[in-house]
Amino acid sequence: MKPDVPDARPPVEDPGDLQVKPPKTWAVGFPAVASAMSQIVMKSGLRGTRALLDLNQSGGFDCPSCAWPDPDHHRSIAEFCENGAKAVASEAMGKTIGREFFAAHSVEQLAEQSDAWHDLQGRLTEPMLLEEGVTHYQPVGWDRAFAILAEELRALVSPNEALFYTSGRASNEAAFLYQLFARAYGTNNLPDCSNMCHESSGTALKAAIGVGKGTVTLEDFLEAETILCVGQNPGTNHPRMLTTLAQAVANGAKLVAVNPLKEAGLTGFAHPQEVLGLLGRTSPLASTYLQVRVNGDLALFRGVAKAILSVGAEDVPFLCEHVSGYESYRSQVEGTAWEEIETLSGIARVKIEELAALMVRGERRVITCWAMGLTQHRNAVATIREITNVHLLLGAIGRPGAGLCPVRGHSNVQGDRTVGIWEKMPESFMEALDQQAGIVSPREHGHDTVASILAMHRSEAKVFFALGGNFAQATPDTDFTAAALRNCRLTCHVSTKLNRSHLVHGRRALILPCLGRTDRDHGRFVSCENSMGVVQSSEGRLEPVSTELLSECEIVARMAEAVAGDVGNIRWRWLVEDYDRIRDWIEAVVPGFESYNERVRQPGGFYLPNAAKERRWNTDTGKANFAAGPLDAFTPAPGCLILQTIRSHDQFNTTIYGMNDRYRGIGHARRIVLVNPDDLAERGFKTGDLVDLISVWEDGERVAPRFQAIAYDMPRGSAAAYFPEANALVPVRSTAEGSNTPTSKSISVRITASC
Ligand SMILES: Nc1nc2c(c(=O)[nH]1)N[C@H]1C(S)=C(S)[C@@H](COP(=O)(O)OP(=O)(O)OC[C@H]3O[C@@H](n4cnc5c(=O)[nH]c(N)nc54)[C@H](O)[C@@H]3O)O[C@H]1N2
Ligand SMILES: Nc1nc2c(c(=O)[nH]1)N[C@H]1C(S)=C(S)[C@@H](COP(=O)(O)OP(=O)(O)OC[C@H]3O[C@@H](n4cnc5c(=O)[nH]c(N)nc54)[C@H](O)[C@@H]3O)O[C@H]1N2
Ligand SMILES: [Mo]
Repeated sequence: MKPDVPDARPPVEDPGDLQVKPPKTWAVGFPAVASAMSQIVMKSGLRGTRALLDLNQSGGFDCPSCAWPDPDHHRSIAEFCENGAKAVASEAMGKTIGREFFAAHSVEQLAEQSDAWHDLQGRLTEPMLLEEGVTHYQPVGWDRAFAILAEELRALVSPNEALFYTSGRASNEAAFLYQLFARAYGTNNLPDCSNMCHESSGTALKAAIGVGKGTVTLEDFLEAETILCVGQNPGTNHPRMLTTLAQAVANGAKLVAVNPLKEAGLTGFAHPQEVLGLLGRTSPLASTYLQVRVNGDLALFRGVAKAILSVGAEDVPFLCEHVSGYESYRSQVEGTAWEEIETLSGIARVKIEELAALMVRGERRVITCWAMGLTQHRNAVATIREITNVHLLLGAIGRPGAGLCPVRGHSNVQGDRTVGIWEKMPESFMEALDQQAGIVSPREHGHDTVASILAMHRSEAKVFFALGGNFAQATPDTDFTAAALRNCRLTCHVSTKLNRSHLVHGRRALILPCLGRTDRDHGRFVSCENSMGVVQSSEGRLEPVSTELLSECEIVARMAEAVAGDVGNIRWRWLVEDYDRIRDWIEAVVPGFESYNERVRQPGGFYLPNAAKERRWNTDTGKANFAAGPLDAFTPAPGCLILQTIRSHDQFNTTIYGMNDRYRGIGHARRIVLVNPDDLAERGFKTGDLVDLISVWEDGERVAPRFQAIAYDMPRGSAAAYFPEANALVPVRSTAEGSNTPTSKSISVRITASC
């Protein structure tokens, strides 16, 4: 019997024939190529194959799957990875859904289907409206859709009752126009996926080194002596990064993995573009693997700092010239006991000292990379500050082969922020924007993602507009967020594919279908910024599946025209006719985009300036800042485990491509929970048992039923389940200090037998 779960959550499917094999010890190779090709053939056939040839090539389109950079030179003919291919296969589908599909399926029926089923239905083709009280979406036509938006947005008492969410796939051009519209309309309510993603990195790095971005390029990896990969699973989420890591290791670098789970992509790699790799020859990657306790990284890096200081290996000239706050940091470190460090990190002192020894050897060319394993904890900002502290101690920043590398997720999430998608852009940006646009932007900070959910819940925000993404599933506390969205007068999504956010709707709802990365846009191209600050053009070449599709830029401009009209110097239609004009405006407003139109046409694009990379510190002190604070680590409620929510190998965020997690050895199931074997046995369960997960927080308990337990190698006291199935367990008010990012990697859960 299928238990009912509240209807905003992915439905609970019958437990299938769960397969559990030993996790893999190496990634990519032939199985990855085979999996990529089968997805392409199955989902998008010739269209997908054609698109793959353009993927990440100069003059082609930017891979929609992640933000790892392409080599500046020497791109191979197939500069893609398995999961990039899956993303392309999903977008390039020739299958479509239009009015007949929506006439045949009510919203309620669609909600009963799985996320994987939604993705398989095909591309959206025409604007659809769900009127109040009706059961089915109906075709609406673009003019009427924009008129509805104008009617609803103009009816608000204040522009701050509207929310304009962005997912990180939007191009620089679309994102710039979008924030310009929001500000011309009168609000800074620009929540984005970054609020749930690398916000903690931006917050920490801005305060520490004056720029909220990483400081390394691909070239630095080739010169590095030591590379740390902390809290990330590149084999699945950034597979092209493995090529870079393998090159670095071949050049003599030592790779250190810090992760509670032994992720295959970090232990070994078989190159997919080399014959020997295809035949199964693997290169070992991490020479040291530290299975840190979940949320034990702050303690671990404090230990590294202590070990560096105890042997007097700090970079004194660098510290004298470039930093502020060293003395108080030093005394904080010296006052931290090894015992506390070992308990909280779960790593023995001797191992920490070995890690420090690796980092101080040679010329201390150290790079530290990280992703969601660090950013989604309550003390995420403090943890990233601690990593920065260690780099400052070593002077390992702003010189070749050394620096900090937050590895971004969505392919243009970094660019969106650069061009103004933020609820609290600095005054310098606002002034430049006002000057160029001839408007007066509001200065009151807007809502981020969590604040947006709370505002909708309190009925203080009434129109929710999303440029991409799947807000209802990506956000924490699924039932609470659904209630918030249902409080709205209008919810509107600009999307390529059907997703659950279309089904968790306000009084009225609109779906506005747009062109994707792979689609031809009347000969126009857009641009994106990757994880290392390179801005590149992206141009799709596939014939769009419907003549009704508009580009994201056009949708934003036409909405803006209908809602706000031409104001100040803004002529929406004129701006959007030729994207060069939008780029000219970006150049006028955002520093670093000089000769944007010329340089973006160069093969490989151009680097944005990065002051920290040149050891110029745009901070409050004019120096790089140490941060000193006490140690802590998340302690679950009594009897509970720390649950982290992660991605399987067969998904892109909320888009589910398949039911397997090949590298972790898990097949045919998504509703699973990995648990430390002793913790599982202690609770009287074994692999395959059906359990309910109950999260425990100060405001009460949340239940997610019917997960199959799997005993898995991870530190005592920890568990892991997939996002978005486990999002219902994440309390909306449980967020990181300083960045307000939901704590999706540390949730207290109890496990009970499923009845
Ligand atoms: N194919 C594919 N590619 C993607 C995505 C996708 O869904 N699919 N998503 C994209 C996006 S938006 C993002 S942000 C990135 C996400 O990329 P990742 O950050 O790699 O994604 P997660 O699956 O959340 O993996 C988190 C990793 O951190 C580890 N971890 C958890 N808690 C801790 C901790 O306390 N300490 C340490 N040291 N490690 C910890 C987990 O074991 C896991 O290996 O990937 C991007 N690329
Ligand atoms: N529990 C838990 N929750 C998490 C995370 C976690 O690790 N654990 N990770 C968080 C992270 S890192 C992120 S970045 C967020 C992601 O949050 P989002 O960015 O909101 O979610 P996605 O699943 O990436 O969005 C997928 C949808 O985007 C639409 N789409 C795809 N391509 C395009 C396009 O080119 N244009 C437009 N307009 N739409 C498009 C499709 O309709 C698709 O259904 O989720 C966060 N939520
Ligand atoms: Mo992300």
